[in-house]
Amino acid sequence: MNLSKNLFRFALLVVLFLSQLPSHAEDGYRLWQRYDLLQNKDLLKQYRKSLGEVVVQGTSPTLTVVKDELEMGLSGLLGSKVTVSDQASKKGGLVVGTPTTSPLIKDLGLDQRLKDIGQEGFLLLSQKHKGNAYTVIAANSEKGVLYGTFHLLRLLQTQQSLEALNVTSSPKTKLRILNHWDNLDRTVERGYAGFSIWDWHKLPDYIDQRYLDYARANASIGINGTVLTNVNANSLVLTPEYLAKVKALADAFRPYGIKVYLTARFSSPIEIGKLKTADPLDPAVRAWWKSKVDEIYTYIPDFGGFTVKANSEGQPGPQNYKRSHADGANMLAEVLAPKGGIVMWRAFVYDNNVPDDRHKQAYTEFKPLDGTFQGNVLVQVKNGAIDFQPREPFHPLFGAMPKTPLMMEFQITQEYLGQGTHLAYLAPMFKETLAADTYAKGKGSTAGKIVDGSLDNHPISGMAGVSNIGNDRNWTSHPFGQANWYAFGRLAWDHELTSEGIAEEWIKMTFSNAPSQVAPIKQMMMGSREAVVNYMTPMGLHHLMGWSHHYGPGPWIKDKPRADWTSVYYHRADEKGIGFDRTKTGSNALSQYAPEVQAMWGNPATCPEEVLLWFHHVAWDAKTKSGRTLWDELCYRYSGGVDSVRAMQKTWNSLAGQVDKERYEQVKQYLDIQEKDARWWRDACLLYFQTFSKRPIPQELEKPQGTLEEYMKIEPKFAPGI
Ligand code: GCV
Repeated sequence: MNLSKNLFRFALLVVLFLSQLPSHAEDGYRLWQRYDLLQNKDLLKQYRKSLGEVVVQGTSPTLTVVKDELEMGLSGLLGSKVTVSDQASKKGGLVVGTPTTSPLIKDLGLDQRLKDIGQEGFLLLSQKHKGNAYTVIAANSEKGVLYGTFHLLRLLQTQQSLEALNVTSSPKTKLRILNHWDNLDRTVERGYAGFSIWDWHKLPDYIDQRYLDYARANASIGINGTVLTNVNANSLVLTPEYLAKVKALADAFRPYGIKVYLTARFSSPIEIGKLKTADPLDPAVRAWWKSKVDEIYTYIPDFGGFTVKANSEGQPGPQNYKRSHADGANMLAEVLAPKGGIVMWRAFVYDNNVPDDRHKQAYTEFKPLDGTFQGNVLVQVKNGAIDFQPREPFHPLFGAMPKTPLMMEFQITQEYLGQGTHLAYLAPMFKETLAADTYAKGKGSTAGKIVDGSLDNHPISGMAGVSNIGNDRNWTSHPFGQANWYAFGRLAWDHELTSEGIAEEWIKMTFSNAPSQVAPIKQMMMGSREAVVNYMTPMGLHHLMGWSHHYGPGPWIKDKPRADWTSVYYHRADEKGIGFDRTKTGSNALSQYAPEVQAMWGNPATCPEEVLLWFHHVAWDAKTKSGRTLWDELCYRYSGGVDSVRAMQKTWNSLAGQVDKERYEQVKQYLDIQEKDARWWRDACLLYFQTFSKRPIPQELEKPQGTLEEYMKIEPKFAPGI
């Protein structure tokens, strides 16, 4: 009798213990939306009290998403089943809605506060009403309610107090958009996390749960648009067969506040319209686009519009017909405008036949067009003038086109920062550009204020991030790649958030709230991008990567079809020194910046060393701020990059037993790859540049293991993302 009683007790204990464990391996699928039972007893008590009964009134698709998320999130975090009620609460608790859906919210006298937060903002408040205490998520729209819901869940996940809440939040930037460079055959250009998540073959009939989890994750960070297809576009996506598939995705995303956009191949009227030309001023071409756009809206009534890469890297465009970028963009904008659609026209253009510095070409092309674009066109500008390098000074177009809304284009996928295997937390890089002062209207004219439209009073504004998402189980290949997706969304919402703050949130939600994990992981993340800069392209060097795959080093790349696709074009190393002279004595790309910026960057003495070789050709023996010669300093920076990776390895190893086994092992092994690659970069670059500097690597630094010839022979086969 006693024995069976004890056995029963033991079995009960086992069941209880197991019920506390996640029911699945920590494979990273849940991203930052892990709703596991909170371990802090005091907070749990407070949360249960503040949330009490949970009420969401209304049955719309978005409010259903809100209810489902609250039930899932709160049940998991609080450890007991939470059921959302649709009956007005009379005894306090969590009330969620708009003044239209919730009589209580209507009654709270929030009119002015709601007026101030716009269509997507939300309020999260502790409020007394008729003697009862409420936690309130209030917004003008259901989308705002959705964002407020995710904010509340974030507060719980990061263990913030829910007492005396008084949060007002609205997005600084209106269009917060992921750009997928996904092809219809499911390959992803510069994608390193498997194949495309869009399973075009099974669409429109099969809606993968992954699409909904993608939408949940995006909504949780405020992303409100997705461009489904590669900017190197395929006109097939505009045919009825594919529009039916696009519609299925748009329908799936709509409840999450996410609009769908497509890339428009400029030559579509020829390819699928059977016209002889795609000239934007040709009436037949214009009529074709009009009827194509009308057709798209019959499938997707809230279609967002087009992203266009034109006359760039072989893509067709208006210049094929001697028309300008504005002619092309406006033709599309005109037919989209009545439907509420927009055009995001990319400024990533450079021409092989133009002998000028590639840095200058987008500005030269676009600046004269300022003021000639239709109101629903945004010009989408990469953060820097070349191409998503580990560090680039801000693009000179920021501040140069006040009459045109300029969108920021960041690259979340780490094409030039170690792709799917290197840990590089990109928030500091995004912030560097957003906080950069263009001096367009005097001090304080940051790129962030240009992009959010506030500097020049633009009614539309946007930020695009080239996605790092694929069908890998953990979405982004590197578990820390998720942090870059997260950081992009958070900064698109508010570019004034800090990199540290975003990292902290992400770590707490993705790993743990335990300070013994948060502090070391944050330290790793915060130094990681600079580590990559140092072992790849320190001091303003850029575009040194291997041919086509862009993964490893290739500073020796030359004699290719285009000079500006080679490395020697950019580093210009010779026996005197290294770096690209972009001052008056060189290409004078500096002249494209405001006088204050020119003054700072134009003088090697005041130019920050981080971008020194971007703007100056500097002698090998020139003294740097450390007191070392330039050559020695380069050796130190390259070696420092490797050391930083080793420090990250050490930190990560110290977390053994604290982080779950699956993710711990994956990150550990990836860090081993990163360390090996960092040495590869350091050794290959230093040995190559040494053929010009003819100086020894300082005695105290580690020596290259291979020879330059060996490094030059390395040719990764079938590297992903090409
Ligand atoms: C989509 C870089 C990449 C290309 C990419 C291009 C762009 O050149 O290597 O893969 O093409 O940028 O942004 O259009």
